[in-house]
Amino acid sequence: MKSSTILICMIILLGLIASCKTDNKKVLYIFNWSDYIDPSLIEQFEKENNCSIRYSTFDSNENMLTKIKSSRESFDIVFPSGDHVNILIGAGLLEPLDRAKLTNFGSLDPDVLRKAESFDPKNQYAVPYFWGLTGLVYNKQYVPDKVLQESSWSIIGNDFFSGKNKITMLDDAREVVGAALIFSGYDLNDTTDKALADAMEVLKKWDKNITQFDSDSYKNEVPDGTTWLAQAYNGDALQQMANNPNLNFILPKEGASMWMDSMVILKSSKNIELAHKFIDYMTKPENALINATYTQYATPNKSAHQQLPEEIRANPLIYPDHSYLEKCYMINPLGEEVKKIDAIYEQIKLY
Ligand code: N2P
Repeated sequence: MKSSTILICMIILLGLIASCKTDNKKVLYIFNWSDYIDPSLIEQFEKENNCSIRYSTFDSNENMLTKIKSSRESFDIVFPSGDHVNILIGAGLLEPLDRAKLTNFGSLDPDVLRKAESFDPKNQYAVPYFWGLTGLVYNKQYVPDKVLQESSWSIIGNDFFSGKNKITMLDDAREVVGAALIFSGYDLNDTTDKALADAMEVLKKWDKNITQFDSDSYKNEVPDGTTWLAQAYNGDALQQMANNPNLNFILPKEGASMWMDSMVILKSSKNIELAHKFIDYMTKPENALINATYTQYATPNKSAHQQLPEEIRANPLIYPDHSYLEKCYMINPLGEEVKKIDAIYEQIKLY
């Protein structure tokens, strides 16, 4: 055999060995919200555990749920909001956590864990990941101070915007109807007829100025001026503000929705051991610190919180003071009652 042929054969053989090695690596399937993790943490975990992570994202709890229920693709770890953790528990889709494998569980804030019990009794299935608030992000180049002075959810219905098609709201029934409920002086979990009728009236007025219900597009469109004002998750808005001095975010004076997202393991996971490792890794104070600094969302990790850079720990848009938090409402599981909120949202989208 010619030496060049031997060389080619050896190269092919080495390639085959290398690809077999990759194939033998464990693969962890993760399904998270977009812009919700420092990517360096994923890489680091893959290196430390000689595994590979297939990471996919969603932009709403509803889309996440549909994908989990309908798709053949199965995920190991998912990051639902509290009300949806409760739905997943009810549907029997979650694996109970093995606390012995979560060596960093003790670094979580006991107050946050107590709150998480409202959707996950005894903290059996979910490890809190981040919590946050929903407000309004806007581009100062286009929205005059006079309009912003209101510092209220009513800005969405301000006549300044009429005919301009420059406002978006999140594609999220609980957030959209919730904002109208809070503006009307109700708890966002209120599903009484009077509360929902009042919220509907408000939404009809706002709807004239709303171009679309979308949870991702505002991140590019408020900076580039396609959208001037958008209902937004605080961390996503702050990530954009870091790159663009024309952007600002307000928490409306009436109060805001509050949510907590968690890491859960699906019962169908084929990698329960590695999934626990990942959750534990994300809960390790030094990693939670890196993640909270990157995403600008509020961390439930007490140790990480204590070590945050001052400009983040003292930022009232991430950690508002007690008096503002008193005006905020956690998005709670509502069972069958949620259908009433979904119906209003669907009606408004068609209005
Ligand atoms: C992150 C979205 C935050 C999730 N991009 C809101 N529950």
